[in-house]
Amino acid sequence: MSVKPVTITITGAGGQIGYALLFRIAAGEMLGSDTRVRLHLLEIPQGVRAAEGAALELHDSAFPLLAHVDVFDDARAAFSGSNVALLVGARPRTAGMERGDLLAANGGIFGPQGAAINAHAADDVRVVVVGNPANTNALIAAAHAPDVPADRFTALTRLDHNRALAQLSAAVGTPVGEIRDVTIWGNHSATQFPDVEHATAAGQSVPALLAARLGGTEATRAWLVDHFIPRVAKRGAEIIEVRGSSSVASAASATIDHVRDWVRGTSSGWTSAAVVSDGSYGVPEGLVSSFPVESVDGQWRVVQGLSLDAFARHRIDASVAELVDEREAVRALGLL
Ligand code: NAX
Repeated sequence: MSVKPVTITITGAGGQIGYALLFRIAAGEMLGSDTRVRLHLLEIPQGVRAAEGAALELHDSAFPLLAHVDVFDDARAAFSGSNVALLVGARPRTAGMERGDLLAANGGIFGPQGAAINAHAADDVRVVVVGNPANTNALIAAAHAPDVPADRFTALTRLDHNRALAQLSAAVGTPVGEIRDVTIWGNHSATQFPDVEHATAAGQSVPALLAARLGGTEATRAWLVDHFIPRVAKRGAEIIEVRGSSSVASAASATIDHVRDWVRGTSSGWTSAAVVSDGSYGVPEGLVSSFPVESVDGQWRVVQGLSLDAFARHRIDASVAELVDEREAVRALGLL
């Protein structure tokens, strides 16, 4: 059992994903059953009561690993001593809001939060941005934290990754736990590229299995373009349509997967995370883009040397172009 609890800051803790996250973290599912946790819940004033209610329920759950829960409406206090920061709270897009308005509203959240992390978080802080537009929000937060190494800022594409695993599992008839080496490239948006080229199912090539099932490589490409890629990329909209509300438990689960693998390491192939690009695969340096990643010694490393055909290149370039546009837009707004 760890002596000193790990401090985890959760922003938007009074919201839906926050509610789905808190109890799993306190139960030890994120950092393990040997690690005590201290939770810092950050909300805006209107959300504080909901976070306080969640804190009461956390107490009532009597989690042995839960050392402490505090609720804050001040980012500096909430990030004080933070080892893991889950930036979930964001400004949603509302009717009539232009993209620039959305980026500006979120810049007003993620800039100050990045600065508070810079000034008050622990030296080993790890940040994952869930609130949308997640990649660019992470870019803004990182830009306001010049003393924190850029590789500590990430954005969540693990939900997209998990969605891709689930779709492939159903398509090739292999249990989801035996699907490996799928990649989400680019932005957590409809332009993302879920890539199965190097994926395996129980050790067999997924493209080969799909070709055998669908009747050849051309039929496979058509299935990928017409069904698989849009289904994964637009799954969030499908969930809203069916459930009447956006993805919550699956988003919380993916956040837990992301942090668990980051801290404890990946063991069976790679996963996907949006990390600050070092220029790998031609993605401009500094953009927060999703890549195939492995976690080694507590750090994400981009898997190198994967071959990309013209189709993959085109898809990655399109999503990266969107990230470049978002970066230009936030630069123009003075947010970087
Ligand atoms: P909710 O609206 O239920 O909760 C958001 C909470 O954030 C609210 O309680 C609000 O008061 C709080 N908040 C707003 N501004 C804040 C600030 N400056 N500091 C602290 N708290 C603040 O939304 P929820 O369903 O929990 O979704 C949260 C975010 O996750 C949204 O931006 C959503 O778009 C995003 N998602 C990202 C996903 C991903 O894969 N990256 C998938 C799921 C989800 O769509």
